[in-house]
Amino acid sequence: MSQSSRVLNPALRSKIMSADEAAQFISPGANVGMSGFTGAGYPKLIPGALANRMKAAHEKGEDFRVGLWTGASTAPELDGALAEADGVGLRLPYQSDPTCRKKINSGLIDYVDMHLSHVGQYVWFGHLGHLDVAVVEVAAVREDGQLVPSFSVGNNKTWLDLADKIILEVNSWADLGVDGMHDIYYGTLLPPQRKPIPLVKPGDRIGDRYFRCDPSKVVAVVETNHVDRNTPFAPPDATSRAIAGHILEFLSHEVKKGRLPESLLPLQSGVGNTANAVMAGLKDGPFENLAAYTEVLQDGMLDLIECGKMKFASATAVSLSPEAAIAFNKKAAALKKQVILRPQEISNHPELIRRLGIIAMNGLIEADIYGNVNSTHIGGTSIMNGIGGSGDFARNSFLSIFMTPSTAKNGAISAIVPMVTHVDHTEHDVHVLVTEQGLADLRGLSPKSRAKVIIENCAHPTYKPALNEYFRRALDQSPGKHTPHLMDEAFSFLRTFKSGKN
Ligand code: 0RQ
Repeated sequence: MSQSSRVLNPALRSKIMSADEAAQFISPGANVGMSGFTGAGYPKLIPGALANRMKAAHEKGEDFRVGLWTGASTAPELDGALAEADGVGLRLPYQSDPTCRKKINSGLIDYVDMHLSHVGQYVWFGHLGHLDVAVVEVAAVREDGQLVPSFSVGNNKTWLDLADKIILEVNSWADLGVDGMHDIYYGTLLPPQRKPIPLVKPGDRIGDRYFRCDPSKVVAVVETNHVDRNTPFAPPDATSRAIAGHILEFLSHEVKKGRLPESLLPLQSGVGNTANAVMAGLKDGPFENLAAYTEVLQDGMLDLIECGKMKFASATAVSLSPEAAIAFNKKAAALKKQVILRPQEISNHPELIRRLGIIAMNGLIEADIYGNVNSTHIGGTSIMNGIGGSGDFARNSFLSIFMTPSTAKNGAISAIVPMVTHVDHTEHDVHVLVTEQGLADLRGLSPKSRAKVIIENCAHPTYKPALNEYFRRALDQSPGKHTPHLMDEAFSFLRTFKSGKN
């Protein structure tokens, strides 16, 4: 099949042009909504062409920066290229790119770190300003002008609905077997007209197969044939295997107690190697007929589907290693019977997460002895990635699990601290805390009981004595005995145990 046959609508076919020509439609100061979610479905050519324009403008002494909005993190060709060109004035809602991160932490890029389920609503109500241009990757343009999504949905529906101008990248790398994997909800999501979302099982289809698109807004169509970037996963190591082991044992215990069904409840799994290792652990575990209602579908989850342990997965994007992404693309036609990709306002919707009773498993940077979690900041001031969807799931899940190695930077930093330097998930949203040392079930415990079990079960032996001593003296000397703290010392703990390498 030739590339141009992917653009079947005659009006849109007449708009086919090069990426350099298409990038001319983006002006300095514009807010640009780009597709892309964890390395899948991002535009491959236009960001680079735009970065070149930006660099040329900067050489002439002109300011050329845009507001860059996406679904979540993207890839070096998008976040990396635009950050490197000093072309991003404001970034939202999530990123994980090293160059972008560096510029945010140097004060060169403003960053609005948001719950991913909130973005659509913010844009509809204009809280983020006006959306000027949408740049969206799709797998094909149908004869009727509707668009076949590629491997992430993210905020694309919102961008297409609200942007003044639309630029499409039609990526012929995406196997057309992906047609039918998507479920794009067009029901009313905004108050005061908001209605219940009619989804009661992860596999329910409640929307359209394609994006609707007003052809009069499309100013350019660019054809590409580029593989999604995606990131390799480290094979599970002893630490991540131990974390996975504790979680599996805990879930088995919950099944025995009759608090979870034998097929568990729909799973959400966050980003990163540890989350992937837990999925790998489930492959050898006792649970069958699993389902996922999550944001990203990782290698581990794909393995669960392929080995028959997982019956169904709903997500907004795939987030696969390069090899798994190629395999997923080839098998898209078969996999769509078991995989649905939805807009992120549906994959992360609090109403649905609460209704389905999700088991959420997310990573963290540090947790304190009372169970507050920092997922985003190093040393309280530098951003790592962002909250992403972890808050959407942690607040609303049936069971909210946070997991981490007990130390970072080769043991130089304790992940368990007296008081977190930044709070993303409060003590009320953290039901279970897990490290390779063990698991703390915090449900129903008062702050002081939580502190005991977190230090005992989760802290690394090197840091346990200091944490116990802190807690003992806090119990003794704190003016408030509900959540005892020595306010002056809570942060000096960090200084004492930090190598300063980060
Ligand atoms: O840095 O690679 O330079 O050494 O942080 O840490 O242990 O590899 O863990 O990859 O699972 O990421 C919270 C960042 C964990 C991630 C976070 C350093 C550590 C390393 C990564 P190096 P690990 P992971 C839905 C869910 C928020 C978004 C989310 C995240 C790097 O899970 O971004 O949950 N979560 N979304 O060395 C200094 C500490 C540290 C530390 C770790 N205490 N101090 N550095 N690091 N702890 C999906 C989406 O939303 C898309």
